[in-house]
Amino acid sequence: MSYHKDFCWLQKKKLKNHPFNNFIIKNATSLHETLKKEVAYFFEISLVEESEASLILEVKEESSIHPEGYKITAENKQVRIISSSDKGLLYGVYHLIRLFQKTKFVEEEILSEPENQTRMINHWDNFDGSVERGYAGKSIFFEKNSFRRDDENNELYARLLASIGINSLTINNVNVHKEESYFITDKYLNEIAHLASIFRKYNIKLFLSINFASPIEIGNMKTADPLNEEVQEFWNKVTKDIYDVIPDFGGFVVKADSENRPGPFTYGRTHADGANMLGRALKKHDGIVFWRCFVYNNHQDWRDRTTDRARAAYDHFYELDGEFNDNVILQIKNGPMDFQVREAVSPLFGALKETNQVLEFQITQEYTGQQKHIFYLVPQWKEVLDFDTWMKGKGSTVQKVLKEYPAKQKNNGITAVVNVGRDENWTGHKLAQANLFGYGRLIWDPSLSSDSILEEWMNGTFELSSNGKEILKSMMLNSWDTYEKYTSPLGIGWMVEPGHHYGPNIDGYEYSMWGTYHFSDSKGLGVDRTVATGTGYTRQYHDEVFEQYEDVATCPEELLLFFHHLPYNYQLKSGKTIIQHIYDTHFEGYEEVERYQVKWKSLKNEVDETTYLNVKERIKEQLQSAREWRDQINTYYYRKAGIQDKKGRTIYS
Ligand code: BDP
Repeated sequence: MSYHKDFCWLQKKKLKNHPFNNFIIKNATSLHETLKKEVAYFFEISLVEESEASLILEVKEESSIHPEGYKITAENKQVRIISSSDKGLLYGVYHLIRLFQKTKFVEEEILSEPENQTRMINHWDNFDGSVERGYAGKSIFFEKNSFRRDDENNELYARLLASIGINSLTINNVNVHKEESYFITDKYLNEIAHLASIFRKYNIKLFLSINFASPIEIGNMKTADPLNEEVQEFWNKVTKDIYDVIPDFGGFVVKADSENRPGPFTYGRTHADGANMLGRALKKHDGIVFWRCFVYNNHQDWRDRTTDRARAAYDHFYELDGEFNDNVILQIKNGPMDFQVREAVSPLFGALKETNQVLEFQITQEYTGQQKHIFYLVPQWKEVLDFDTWMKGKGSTVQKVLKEYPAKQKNNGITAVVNVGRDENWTGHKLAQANLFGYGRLIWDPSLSSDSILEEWMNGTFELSSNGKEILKSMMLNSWDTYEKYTSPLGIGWMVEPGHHYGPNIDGYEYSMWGTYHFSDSKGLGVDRTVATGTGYTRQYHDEVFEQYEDVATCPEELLLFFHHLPYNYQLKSGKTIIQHIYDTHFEGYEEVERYQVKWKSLKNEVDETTYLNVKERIKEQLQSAREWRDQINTYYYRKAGIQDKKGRTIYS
């Protein structure tokens, strides 16, 4: 039944040299068994009664440590993990594992508390076993419209998630199809409860994605209007039934009025009406609603180029600020378009003052190489969290906004679409494990550097020499830059094959209804989003940011064509024209992937054979794909602009 033998970064063999010979747990309650199991398993020591045990795990309720935080101290050969609840002890144990994977001792007191309260994973798994935008095999939870019940594997997954601080989880796709609508009914609640019981052991709350039209789909009603009393009763009953079976159920995630999903617009209601209805039903049980802001018109006519998809989330939700109940949390994608290799940060961060919010990242590499290309995503996420919204003057970073606004929030945080499936190494590409690991570590502590997170991941996963580590780091730390170089230039995004989104198709979305255009013609390229001459999107930011983006001279160059439509001979700060920049970066990106091949080969004797071959094969595919990108983009722009490459390289015409 079990598919996964890969413990990812939780490699027990790396913990041989620890100084403990026994341990004691004091005052833990609900997680006592888990703590006992984890410490005994990883450190291979037993639980004792004596207080002079070498490792002490202790709940001190009166302590001021955050319930999920922990303090680790070392004194007289005793190491102590303290927290105000046993949740914190669990995270402290995983911290200790990371420490000893470095073969270090506890040198100084450590105090660690999570910056984000909600630290969530969203699965886009379908009940038939497929995974929307999944690149690591089929669903770990479902197969042929049934639950796989692979408890051993699910528990292994739960501890992987707990080890990086995740505390919330959805198991089903935000696009809820017919049969999945029944997850909230008697038909499947026992199965859901069973899964919840596994994840509960690791302090992970289970949530479900729901179908807004459930009253119609499964309740035989004629409407799903949120202001209709019978509809409200339907949801009250549904939530009561769920909580009868799963008393600590988390709540719902909702994709409404988006990409053909039903929603309140059908009934002329607002998203606040829709979300608050669910919020009220969940409130009595302490549940919450994550309401997604990925709302835009995907039937827009490409001939009407006055609308701008980038504006949509803000246009829909800004005016509703303050109207949402306190257990409704808006779930906002990091950018205004859709998880592109490069895009601006969503202007909703810093705009909403009185609304709870979580930020949504994508760990699964839909637009970033689909786990065939190496792409270490942590640097990109860091840039988003560090982005200055200027909400309250300089220094109002996205992370600060998430932490501080609105004042009474308790569930703000971060969520992400996960990259795991049934493949033996969980993520398809072994190196993509670093993205799952890095996501958890970063959202717990956004001050960690991309480099140090990578180092931690390598320490837990491989047995590399220091030279080997440097080589692997050099590949992964510049993987964003490399990928960006050979794909769409200077922030335009898209240019992928429609539908599956892998590989180049420059005009694939240019004459479609999805609002994803690049406007290339013989004179220039890029999307004019300025107030002066374009869609006016830039005005959704606070003044300082608006002014920076509005003026082509101050717009950051990596986003130049996201905000401006410019001629091919426009000169960049490097002194190069845009067209020459396109040619150069596309050759450079491809050459960098050629170097990956050489570098990876040099690690042959430092990693296990399965890993070696897995990554080798994927780099081969990456090289092939990078070549297609390079040649198609260069050819396309050579033909459009009719300008020669200054370096005289071969551009197919
Ligand atoms: C897009 C994906 C689509 C998802 C959608 C979403 O292409 O499969 O359903 O996002 O976030 O990126 O709902």
